[in-house]
Amino acid sequence: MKVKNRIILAMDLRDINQAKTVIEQVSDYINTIKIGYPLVLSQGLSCFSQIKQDFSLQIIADFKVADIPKTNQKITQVTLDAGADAIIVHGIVGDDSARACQQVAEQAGKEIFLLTEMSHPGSKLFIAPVSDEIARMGIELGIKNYVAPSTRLNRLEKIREVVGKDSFIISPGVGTQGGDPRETLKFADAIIVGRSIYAAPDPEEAILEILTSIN
Ligand code: OMP
Repeated sequence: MKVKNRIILAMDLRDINQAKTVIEQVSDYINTIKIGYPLVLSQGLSCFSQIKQDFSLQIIADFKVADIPKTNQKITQVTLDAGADAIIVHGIVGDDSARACQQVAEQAGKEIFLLTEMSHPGSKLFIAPVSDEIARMGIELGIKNYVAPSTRLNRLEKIREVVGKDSFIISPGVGTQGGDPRETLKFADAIIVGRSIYAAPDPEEAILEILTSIN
């Protein structure tokens, strides 16, 4: 997946019209947005096609899929059929579950992102201690795309080491959660930014500020 300007907008507003207003303000600078439960549970899966109708954007569905293989397969199929270009899948549930999503995506000519470690403090309790192994599992499965945290750069650096330079890492936690855009991009291929853009008084100014800081 090619991400323009190395920025992915996390669109976690719950109202489709408000979401479109923000996207309109930043659409010159991005080609990829990440949409998850807040918008989809409020507006339905049709929000993917509604957004695609108005904007030329790639959509990553952030459903952090974490079920048994058969259910993962169905979730991925429905999500990609609804128009998402990629889906985020939890690695912690194991190789068969991740593989189920990967197979559906491959058949659809689409992609999955494997979530290795998360950006919030609670991630240190259970996921962080095994995230290198999750990343290694991803490589063994032949997965190309990963999610890893910007809030703990040492961990992001380690996960980059494990998945190698040819893998594609996107990194959330930038801005509101404390991650620094420039430092994060030393190890990640793109940053995921939500509230620092969509909740800013002027989203365009906010994205321009980030762009200046990383270029
Ligand atoms: P902001 O903190 O508002 O920039 O949003 C970050 C976005 O990234 C939200 O949509 C989170 O759900 C998501 N995210 C994390 O914050 N941390 C993670 O470890 C993983 C994700 C994700 O998978 O996108």
